[in-house]
Amino acid sequence: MNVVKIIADTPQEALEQIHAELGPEAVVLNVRQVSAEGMKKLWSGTRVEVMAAAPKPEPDAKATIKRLNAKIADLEQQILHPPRPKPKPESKPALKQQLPSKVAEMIQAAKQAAHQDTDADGILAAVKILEKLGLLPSHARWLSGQASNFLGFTKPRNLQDEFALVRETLSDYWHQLIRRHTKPGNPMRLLVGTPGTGKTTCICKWMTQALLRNGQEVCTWRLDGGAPNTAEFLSLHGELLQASVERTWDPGEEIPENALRFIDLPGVSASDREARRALLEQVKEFPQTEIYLVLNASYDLGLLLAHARFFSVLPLSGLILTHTDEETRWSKYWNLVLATQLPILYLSGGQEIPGDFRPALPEEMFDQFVESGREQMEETI
Ligand SMILES: Nc1nc2c(ncn2[C@@H]2O[C@H](COP(=O)(O)OP(=O)(O)OP(=O)(O)O)[C@@H](O)[C@H]2O)c(=O)[nH]1
Ligand SMILES: [Mg+2]
Repeated sequence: MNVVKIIADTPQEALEQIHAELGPEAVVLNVRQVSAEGMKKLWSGTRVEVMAAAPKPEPDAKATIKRLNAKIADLEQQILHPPRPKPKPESKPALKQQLPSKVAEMIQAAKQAAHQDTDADGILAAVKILEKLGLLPSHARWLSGQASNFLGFTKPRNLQDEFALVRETLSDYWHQLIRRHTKPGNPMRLLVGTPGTGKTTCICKWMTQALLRNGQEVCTWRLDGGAPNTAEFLSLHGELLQASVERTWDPGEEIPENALRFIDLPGVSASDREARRALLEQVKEFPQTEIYLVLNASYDLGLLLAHARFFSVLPLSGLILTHTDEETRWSKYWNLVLATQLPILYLSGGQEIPGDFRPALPEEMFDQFVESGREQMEETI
């Protein structure tokens, strides 16, 4: 792909240069503000750096036919000389197959110690291990009870089965939370949280992915709240992506039916009850809205729970965790979900746009949790 980097004084200038170099079909891959260099610093503040790529060339007909012919030849070869069927892998119960191999190793190592604990207080051995990895004791008790009731609970034969059961119990609970809190259709997506947690960055990442990867239309409103919304970079980003970023909300405005809709508001400090009251009033203005609480995952669990409590007066649909590039304690993520009874919907790591922004999957997060605690476990056994 032909990628160019342009640094210009204004977004308009950057766009003009991109079009001149790559043509009007060029796509913007990344945009960020940079400070001016050398003497320019004296009279110019920030500049804008844009990475853009030329669109993929239309496939040339001759090359396509050549590729097709090669494919047909390949198929003929496969039909004339079919590959021997591979021996079927040993069939295992579905739950077991989902466990990563390293988890199985860890379980094996932990088996002895954990089983001694099981009889003492009736908590499943697998859950005892999770507790050692950082799951809060109250959550461990709850989880052990839930897992014991899950699907009528046929007693697991071994620790590995038990882990698979706990994994499925947690994933099932997570999906229940999603069903309970999220709205069908195409709601407005409103991000709230304390100042600086990365709300606007998440919107920029999400917008960019939707537009560039999925070709989906995006409409964003950068609105003032109790304080002005100074996130100029959101408007700049919209301009570069040629996506609408409005500064005012007009309830009568027609929004394209399939467009992804975001509302960006300034952060509200978790000690400012007046600002929270104003926020509560403001969100009533918007039709069919999902409200996500954006939390900086590198904060201590206690602080995150305090923030979640503060914003719980809003009808929250879920959590978005940012700064995952700075936090690897996966027990914290699970403690958050179990304490707030809100699903984590997205994980965002780093300042780069589009960078790392992805849906949070409970199965993956369970495996990461166990995996990340493996060394810790080996020390404690
Ligand atoms: N390391 C790291 N930095 C991030 C991440 N997300 C955002 N940031 C940085 O954190 C700072 C604040 O990000 P914003 O997106 O403006 O935060 P915000 O929540 O919209 O802030 P307010 O609107 O003022 O409440 C910026 O410098 C971002 O580049 C992240 O996941 N990791
Ligand atoms: Mg912001």
